[in-house]
Amino acid sequence: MIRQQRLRVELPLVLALGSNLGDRESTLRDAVHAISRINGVSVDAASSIVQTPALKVFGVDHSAPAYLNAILLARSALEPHALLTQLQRIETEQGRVREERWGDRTLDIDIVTFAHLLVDDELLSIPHPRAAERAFVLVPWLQLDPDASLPGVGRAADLLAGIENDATEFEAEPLW
Ligand code: PH2
Ligand code: MG
Ligand code: MG
Repeated sequence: MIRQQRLRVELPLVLALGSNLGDRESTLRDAVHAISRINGVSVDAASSIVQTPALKVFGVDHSAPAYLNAILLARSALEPHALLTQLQRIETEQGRVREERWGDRTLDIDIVTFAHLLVDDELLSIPHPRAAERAFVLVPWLQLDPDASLPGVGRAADLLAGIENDATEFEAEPLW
């Protein structure tokens, strides 16, 4: 079966960017630029950059390099899997290697929400299954959209109130 890759409309989506290796700020900057150049994707807004300690599978790891994280609001005429392919290409171009789960990485780009679509297969889960527990997603997202919500999960502001907020502002020029 040939998967239809193009939607007839653009749908709004939320992307989460993270980096904890190399020149983190310029990696995020290059990533935003590369995302804006994907054919069928438009970037509308970028949050500020927040810094957070690395979350590992066993918990927060203060001995690992800290992350810079940011959120992008965008629109896509690509269907979710076609978009994922493009995002993974950009991760690879920024030197991402996939070894350990939640290991240190130059660049991670995750789809947090994609309109109200629900996707759950072996390649992709939307909304992002762990966004609700992550201050490094919720804090910058709420900056851009105080009414943000995860479809089927809840309002970002309510979710953030229930977790520890370890995100601090990182001084930088706007990403977008
Ligand atoms: N991403 C992970 C695992 N741990 N920790 C922080 N602080 N920021 C991230 O973006 C992050 C993480 C897996 O994608
Ligand atoms: Mg991730
Ligand atoms: Mg990822």
